[in-house]
Amino acid sequence: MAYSEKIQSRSIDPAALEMLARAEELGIETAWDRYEAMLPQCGFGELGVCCRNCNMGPCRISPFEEEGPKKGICGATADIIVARNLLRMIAAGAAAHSDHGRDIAHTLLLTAEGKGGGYEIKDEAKLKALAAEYGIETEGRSKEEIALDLARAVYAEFGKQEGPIQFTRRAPQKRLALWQSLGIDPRGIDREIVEIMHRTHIGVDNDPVNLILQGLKASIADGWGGSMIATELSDVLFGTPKPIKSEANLGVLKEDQVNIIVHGHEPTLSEMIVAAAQDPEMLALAEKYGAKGINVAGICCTGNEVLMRHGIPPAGNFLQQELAITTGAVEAMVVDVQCVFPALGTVAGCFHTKLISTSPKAKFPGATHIEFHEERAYEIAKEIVRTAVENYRFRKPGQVRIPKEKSECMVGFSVEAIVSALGGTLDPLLEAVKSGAIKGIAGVVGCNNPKIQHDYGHIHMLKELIKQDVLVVTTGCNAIAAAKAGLLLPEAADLAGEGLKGVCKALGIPPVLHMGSCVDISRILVACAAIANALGVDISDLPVAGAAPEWMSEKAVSIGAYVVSSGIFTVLGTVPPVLGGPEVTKLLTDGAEGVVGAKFAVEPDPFKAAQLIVNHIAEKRAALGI
Ligand code: BF8
Ligand code: SF4
Repeated sequence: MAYSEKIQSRSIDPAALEMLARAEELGIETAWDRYEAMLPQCGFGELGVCCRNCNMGPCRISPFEEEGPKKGICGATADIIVARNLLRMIAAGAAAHSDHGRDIAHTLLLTAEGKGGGYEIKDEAKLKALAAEYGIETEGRSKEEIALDLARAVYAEFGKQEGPIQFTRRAPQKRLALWQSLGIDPRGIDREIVEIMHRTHIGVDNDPVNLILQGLKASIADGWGGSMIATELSDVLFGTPKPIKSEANLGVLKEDQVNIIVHGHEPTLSEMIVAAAQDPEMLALAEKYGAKGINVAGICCTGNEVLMRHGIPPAGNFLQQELAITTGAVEAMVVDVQCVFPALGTVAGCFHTKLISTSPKAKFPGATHIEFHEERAYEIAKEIVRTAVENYRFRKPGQVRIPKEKSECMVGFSVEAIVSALGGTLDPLLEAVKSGAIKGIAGVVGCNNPKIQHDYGHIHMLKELIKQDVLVVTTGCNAIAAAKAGLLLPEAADLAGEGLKGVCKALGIPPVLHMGSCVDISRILVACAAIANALGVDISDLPVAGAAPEWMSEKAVSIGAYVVSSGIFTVLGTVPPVLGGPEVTKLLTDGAEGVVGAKFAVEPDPFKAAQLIVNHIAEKRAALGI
């Protein structure tokens, strides 16, 4: 199908293009339209040089040589303002991930107390392994007793006033020593985030370097704290992912079934929706209304959570949330927290679709609020599913357009699953890296952003990396892009270089390994620590790199900060709002190397960005003598 140039320029995904054309036909506004209406975007904002931290302002620093103010009213320079703004982005991102982790800890606590409305402990082995890390007795105790102590211990990590948090001890010794020498081995997660808010208040920390160090510290509390807690405790409650097959893209929606989309981040809700959609009572109700079944699909990271544990198909990534509703085939879009457009209610209003908000923390215009509480989880999930099923009769068949596109995918490569695919140890992977069959490993992650053609940055970077024998691990919206493009299949190894292809074929694994949602980037950290320990080096010595080709969220800023703090070179595909601060920019893209052993690069072209990664990997290999 030929689309207008405007539509073509928005996405490389045929299903997205079909729905973008449909949205235009129906006069439905999407994020792309709003982006175009926003142009040109504020130059001060792009450079990061506007400050609203006090009411003497707002202040903005002129980027031009001669004209305009060079200091805020308090005297803050561009670098001070840029650093403070960046820190506040890190604080928000770390808070989002960590609050998600806290909610999972809360659910584990309720489950251990017998108050979890339908949850159970699915991975007892992981529960015991985590208990051992925390020094909790496991001998002769029930899993609930152990879980109670573990949940309390983990809960305490958030407000811990002094001393380090437990999971940071998983970092290699050299990394830990470096963090300690820099004063960035974080204390309690909440404490580090609060300290950012304090230090960025007017008249507190006005040294860009000192500020950035606190940003790194809080980000480590996210990656090796809040996010890692979310991942580990989700595995305990819902099971550690194992390879499983599914399908991805808008074509997973079904014309003759009730379609429920779960969108957002926390698996506590989506797990229960998946269970309630299989309840015989709900299935009978669906039949009564003439539907052939109940089809649950995902968007964004909660989609990744149920994809890797249950094979629930993702309908799309971040920029497809409005497009999914535009199919006219969605009975309910059920949302919790993070990355949910406030525009969804308007799109849903054009169809019969019910937008259902569930978190007391997140209400949306045009949404029906059915508040989710873990104590009555299954009951509430059934109520939500019932609402969707009862809405099926209001679907207007003439309005339904479901694109055909969907691709098969193989997902669920937790560290445990990777080790098991390797035959029980990391050795075969290390051997493949040493022999050069695999040149290195790249974590390619993150969002969509209308500043970049939808999925263009993701897919081209992935293809380019595997072609050059770089094994890729992926999470978040990149993972969904990869799934849609067929890159998460063992057969995709045919697109890889000879070395990587051979390894993938021998092991029956895809060249791009799906490791989960964005909090699951913590799995990548754990894998890097294990590889570094096996080689007796620091993470910064490894032939590894990170990339976020289409990032947009504050969570991504925190992720970038903790990945670099962990010693991993990271390439960003969209420009962070720091260029107005020359000192800060130089620190992040150059000086950081001498401090934490890694730095950022910014490269919007995915081919050039992949080359930066390949070059970096070659340098690290040379330094290791392999
Ligand atoms: O946490 S990749 S758009 S969905 S922020 Fe959001 Fe970005 Fe997607 Fe998941 Ni991550
Ligand atoms: Fe302006 Fe300083 Fe107030 Fe920021 S903190 S708004 S730079 S006076």
